[in-house]
Order: sequence, then C-alpha cells, then structure tokens
Amino acid sequence: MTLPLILSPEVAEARAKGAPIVALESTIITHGMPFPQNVETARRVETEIRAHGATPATIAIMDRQIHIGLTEAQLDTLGQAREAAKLSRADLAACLASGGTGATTVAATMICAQLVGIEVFATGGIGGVHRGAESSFDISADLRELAETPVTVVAAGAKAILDLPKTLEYLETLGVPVIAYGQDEFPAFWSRASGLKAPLRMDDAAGIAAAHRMRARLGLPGGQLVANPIPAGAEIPRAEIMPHIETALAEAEAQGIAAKAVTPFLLQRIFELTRGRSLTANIALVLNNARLGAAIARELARAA
Ligand code: PSU
Repeated sequence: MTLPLILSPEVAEARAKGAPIVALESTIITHGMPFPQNVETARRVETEIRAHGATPATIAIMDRQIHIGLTEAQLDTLGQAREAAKLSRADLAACLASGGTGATTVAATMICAQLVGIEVFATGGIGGVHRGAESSFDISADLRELAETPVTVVAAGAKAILDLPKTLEYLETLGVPVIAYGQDEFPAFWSRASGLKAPLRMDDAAGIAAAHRMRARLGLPGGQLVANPIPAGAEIPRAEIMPHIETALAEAEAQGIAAKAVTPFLLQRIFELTRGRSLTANIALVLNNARLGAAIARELARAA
C-alpha cells in the first residue's frame, strides 16, 4: 500500500541525496498568526533554512494527500484558508480520508515527518499542559507525540499561557528529553526566562544531533524537545507579558473557550493586548529556531 504522500521536487531531491531537511508545521500559518504575516513568515522561515544549508519541508493536508514541501501557491492558499482544520494525531487520518484541508500541529507534523524519514522539525512553541488541567484534563497531544515519534523538535520552549511546571513534569514522566539551548533555564516563548531550570542543557547542534542518534541506538522511542530561547533583542520580558497573559486567560474562561480553540484564542488576544509585539517576537523566535533546526539537520546528515 502506498502512502498518501506528495513530496515537493525540492524535498524529493534533498531526500534522494541524503541532504539535510527541516520539517515545518502549518498550524502556525492557519491558526497561529494573522494573514498576511503568516504567509510572509512561512516564506522567510523557508528562506532562512535554505540560507543555512538545509531544505525546508512545510507540511499540510490537501486533496487527500500529505504534502511534504509546499509550492508558493499552496502556501498562499493555506494562509487564507480560514476553514482549514487544526490536525493532531487524533484527526489526521480522518481529514485525509474525507478530503478536507488540514494544517498540522506539532504532533501531526512529527508523524508526517517521520513517515518520510525527516528527523528535525522547527516551530514556534509546542502545546503543553494547560492551566487548570487538573479539572479540564487539557494536555496537548504534542507531549505524547514527543514520547513516541523520533523527531527532534526545536521550539522556543512553551508559552506561559500554559502551566509550565506541569508541562515539564509531564514530559519527564513520558521520558522526553528537554534540552535548553545555550542557557540553563527553560525558555517561555516570548521571554527567555521562565523561572524554571531545564532538565538538560546543550550548547551546540552537534551535541543535540549526537543525542538524537544515541536514543535510536538504545532503542528508545520518541524524540527530543530542544528549547531555544528567543533572541535577547526580540524578547518581551516576563514581567511585561505576564499581565497580558493573565487577562487573556481570564477572558477565555469567562467566554467558555475550550479544547482546540484555547491556544488560537489566547494568541489572538495577546497579539491585541501587546499591540502586535507578540507577533514580532513570535516571528523572530521562529526564524531563530529555523537556524538551529538547519544546523542540527546538517549535523545529522554529516553523521549519517
Ligand atoms: N504555539 C504557537 N503557535 C501555534 C501553536 C503553538 O506559538 O500555532 C500550535 C502548534 O501547532 C501546536 C498547537 O502544536 O498549537 C498546540 O495546540 P493544542 O494546545 O490545542 O494542543
């Protein structure tokens, strides 16, 4: 049985040569940023990856196929497709089977990347344990995916809209390595600091690639989370962003926003409350993650 996969010519060529490839998600395009910044950012991220010696592979579901690498036109369509579903492990297959258009979250992107042997994936932030999870049970499927699927995910940590101590606890329970890059502290997306020490620290891409390979040698399932702090010049310090986060969270609760709608709602409100600064920061951190993702992919290709 052949898989419902379409590789862009660029990705197919890189794959045939064993050249470094970095997977990119599409939920950040459809649900994470407003148009047109979403499409502009997606293009800039791809350009950044190419400039750093790797091939970008943006992943999305269209016309009953998993697309690995999108054309300019597809990226543009997706960026304006307001009806695109936000797909995770649970709904990926149903969307493909029914012919819907779907954007892949971290979890779904990892699954698709692994199907074609892509080992590195760069994004903005991962989902995590939501605040109040003790009653809502709202824990992102991204966390379990990291425990199961062997892809190294580069993110700027997790947002302080989540319960970060519980997110780290849960990742530890699942046996997921959480590696802070270049600092001891686990970064909190828009801010470099979270007040929490990361379980592991590494200072170079080669070390991260070696740890990825070692997990495979040991037969350990799952990937790694690389938490790459936002560049200092682009960050919104914790003291400044926290009041906006609290406001957005209180509004989400008052309006009964739940499940998949929570993260997009909070991102949009924080964008408004910071007068767009959160988006500028988000773009800077994604580009930064793209550079590190490319460096890790190059190291993995070198070692292969
Ligand atoms: N963080 C962002 N922007 C995003 C997301 C996270 O800064 O768009 C998306 C990612 O695709 C992530 C998903 O996988 O949100 C997590 O959603 P949930 O919390 O519903 O699992």
